[in-house]
Amino acid sequence: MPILEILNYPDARLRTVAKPVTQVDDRIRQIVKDMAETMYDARGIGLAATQVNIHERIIVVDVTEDRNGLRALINPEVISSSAQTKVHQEGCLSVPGVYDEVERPDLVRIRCLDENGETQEFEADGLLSVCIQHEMDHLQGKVFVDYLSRLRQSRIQARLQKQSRIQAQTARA
Ligand code: GNR
Ligand code: NI
Repeated sequence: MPILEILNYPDARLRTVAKPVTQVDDRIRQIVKDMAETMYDARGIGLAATQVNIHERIIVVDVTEDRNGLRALINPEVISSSAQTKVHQEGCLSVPGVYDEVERPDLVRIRCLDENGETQEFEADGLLSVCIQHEMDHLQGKVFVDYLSRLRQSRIQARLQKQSRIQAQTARA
């Protein structure tokens, strides 16, 4: 099964707002499989469809050490979140090498469909809460660096644009 290409910030396609999935069928299950494979290959704890240029509301997460806790969230919604917030160091497969602190609600209650089209509702805390909120931002065209200062954002953009120029050059040589 193919490993999908992950878009890199500041690619404009990361700004696309994903559409809801209307039916959880074999096509969606195949996307989930390919996204899971891509996430594990990249050693991420989550992946949003937006990052692989698929603009439908699908995310995969696995925050377990053993990499055996795969979860697919289709059409995820936050139905409540705690007033209590927490600051966590975040990274993103679309922003390689950049880590910074983001403040988000500590707990979130999520409703979504699973890969069988069944409705699931659960409370997330800790790393799972951070990860799901980070992935849901991607589905809205938002990247974690949007929360950082303008100066930090422009430095990150400059660094990643330089990196991709070097990569393109190396590929041609
Ligand atoms: O692999 C990832 N690690 C991570 C660490 C802290 C907060 C969020 C994340 S998500 C990230 C994978 C990713 O980019 N998902 O969109
Ligand atoms: Ni990300």
